[in-house]
Amino acid sequence: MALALGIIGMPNVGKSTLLNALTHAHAEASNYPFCTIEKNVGVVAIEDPRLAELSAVLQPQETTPATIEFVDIAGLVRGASQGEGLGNKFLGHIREVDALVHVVRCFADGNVAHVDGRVDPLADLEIVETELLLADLQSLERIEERVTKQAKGKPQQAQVDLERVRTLRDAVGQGKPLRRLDLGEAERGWAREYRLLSIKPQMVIANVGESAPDGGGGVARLRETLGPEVPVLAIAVQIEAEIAELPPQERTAFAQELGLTEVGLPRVVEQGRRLLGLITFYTIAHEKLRAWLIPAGTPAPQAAGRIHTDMERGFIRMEVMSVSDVLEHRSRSALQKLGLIRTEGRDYVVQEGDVCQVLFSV
Ligand SMILES: Nc1nc2c(ncn2[C@@H]2O[C@H](COP(=O)(O)OP(=O)(O)O)[C@@H](O)[C@H]2O)c(=O)[nH]1
Ligand SMILES: [Mg+2]
Repeated sequence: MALALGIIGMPNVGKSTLLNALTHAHAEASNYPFCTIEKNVGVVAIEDPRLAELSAVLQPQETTPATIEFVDIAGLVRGASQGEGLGNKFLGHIREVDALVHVVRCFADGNVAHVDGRVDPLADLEIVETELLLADLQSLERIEERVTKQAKGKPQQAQVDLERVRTLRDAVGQGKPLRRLDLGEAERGWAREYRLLSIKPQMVIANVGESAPDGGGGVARLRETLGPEVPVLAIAVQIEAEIAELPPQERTAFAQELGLTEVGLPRVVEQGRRLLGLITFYTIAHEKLRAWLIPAGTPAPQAAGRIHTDMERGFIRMEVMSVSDVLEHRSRSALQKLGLIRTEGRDYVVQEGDVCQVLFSV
C-alpha cells in the first residue's frame, strides 16, 4: 500500500523531465504532446542525513533508505473530462494516486511547443483544475442518481448521503476544489472513497527557465492566486534533470555554478512527504537498518507489517528508541542505563524518528 504522488499538468510542461530528474532514470522526454501514453512510475529514495548517522552508530551490514513513488501521468488538455486527448484514461490514472504534483510551464523556449501557443502558468493551472472539477461533477452527479434510487428503500441513511453528495456537488459546481472545503474527517474519507479528484492534496511546481528563476513574475502570481494552502515550488526542471545526472557529491557545486542557491529536487520530495502526511521511522532486523515512510497515526503492528506481513500477523511487542537518543548516547548499553529503550505493545502509535525492533512469532 505504498502511497503515490501523481505528476499532472498540460502536455509539454516538463512532467516527464521532472520524473526523470527525480528518479535519474531516462523516462522519455520528447517535444510532442501525448508522448507519454502509459503511466510511468518512479521510485525515489529519500535523502535522510539521520539515516546515515544512525548507520555510522549501529554499523548494520546493510542500510536502506525509505522510498516514495511518483507517477508520471500523461498531459491533460481542455476537454479532458469529455474524453479529449485520451482525457478519461488519464483522469483515471489520477484517481489512483494519493496526492498531486501539478507542473505548470513558466519557462520561455521557442523550441518547445505549447498546446495553446503561449506561456501562461495561471491559465494552464486553471485549464487542468477545471478538468478535475468537471470530472468530479460528473462523478457526483452519478453518485447522486444512485443514492436517490437507494433512498426509496432506506430513506434515513440515504437522506444523510444525499445531503453529503449535494454539499460536495454544490462546491464543485461553483468551481471550488474539494481540498479547499473545511470538511470533517468522515466527509473527507467519504470523498476519498469515491475517488474524487479535487480532494487530493496538491503542490504546484512552477517550471522556471534557467535565466528567469522567478518565472517572469509567474511564480509570484501563482502564489498569490493559490494562497497559503497550496505550496508553490519554483524549480528549473530541465537543469535539475542535468544536475541529477551527476554523481551526488558534485551536484551542489554544479548548481551553485549555475547560480542556483540549492538543488531543488529534495524540496519536491520533502513537500511530497508532507502532502501525504507521512512520517519516517527506522527498523533494525537481522543486521539490516531501514528507513520507512508511514502515514502519521499508524499503530505498531501495521508499521511492522511494512517489513513483513508475518510481523504484523505475529506481532508481540516492539522495542523503541528515538533516533535523537541513539545519536546522542551512541550505544545500546548507555540507552538501557538511562531507560531510553521502551517496550511498546499493539496499541502503540509509531512516532516520527522511532527506531524499532519488532518481536513477533508466527
Ligand atoms: N527550456 C526548457 N525546456 C524544458 C524544460 N522542462 C522541459 N523542457 C523541454 O520541454 C519538452 C517537453 O518536456 P516533457 O518533460 O516531455 O513534458 P511533458 O509532456 O510535460 O512530460 C522537452 O523537449 C523538454 O526538454 C525547462 O525547464 N526548460
Ligand atoms: Mg510526458
